[in-house]
Amino acid sequence: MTSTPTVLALGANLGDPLAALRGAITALDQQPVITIESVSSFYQTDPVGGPDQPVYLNAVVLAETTLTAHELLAVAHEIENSWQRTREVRWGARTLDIDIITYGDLVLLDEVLTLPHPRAGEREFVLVPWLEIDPNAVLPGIGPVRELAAAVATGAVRQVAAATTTRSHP
Ligand code: A4P
Ligand code: MG
Repeated sequence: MTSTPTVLALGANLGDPLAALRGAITALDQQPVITIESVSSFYQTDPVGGPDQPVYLNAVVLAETTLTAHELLAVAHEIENSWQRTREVRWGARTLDIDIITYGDLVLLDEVLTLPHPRAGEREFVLVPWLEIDPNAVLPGIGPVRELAAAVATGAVRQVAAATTTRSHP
């Protein structure tokens, strides 16, 4: 079956963000249809947009999947829901957010999914962890992550925990 490389961004700033990010990585890794290739360090990041809210913990995961992009989004939502994710305010605080940043080179815009993620190229909390684990990454249709990260560098993201080595299905 065809496998597609994908980049996922994890974020949390309510409850226990460290447990949520670790739990999300474990839950993704337990899916037989998802193979985690690498996990960035965890970063403490200043909130971008939305109401006044706590600092975030963010990380990026590189994976391969045999799921379609829409199936992958459904899995991401299931995992978010298992962390009691609620949606009251746009860009508000959350127990766990899993965004699909890229799915191969797919460019897509429909009522549930936009690929690449429309704001990834401006977000230091996505670009810096991504660059850490893939220095040659390119945001499809936008440009090299290295250049995008340099353009938005403000120091609003701080590495707080070294990368955990996550190995997929033995
Ligand atoms: N959706 C469309 N495309 C995608 C995609 N590529 N990946 C839809 C994931 N979801 C996608 O998402 C709203 C809807 O977007 C979903 O139903 C899905 O069908 P959501 O998870 O309910 O809400 P959200 O994450 O708040 O929406 P959005 O617009 O993706 O938010 P952003 O732009 O990701 O901003 N500051 C820091 N420091 N760290 C953060 O992680 N996150 C946000 C959220 C704001 N500020 C932040 C952080
Ligand atoms: Mg989201």
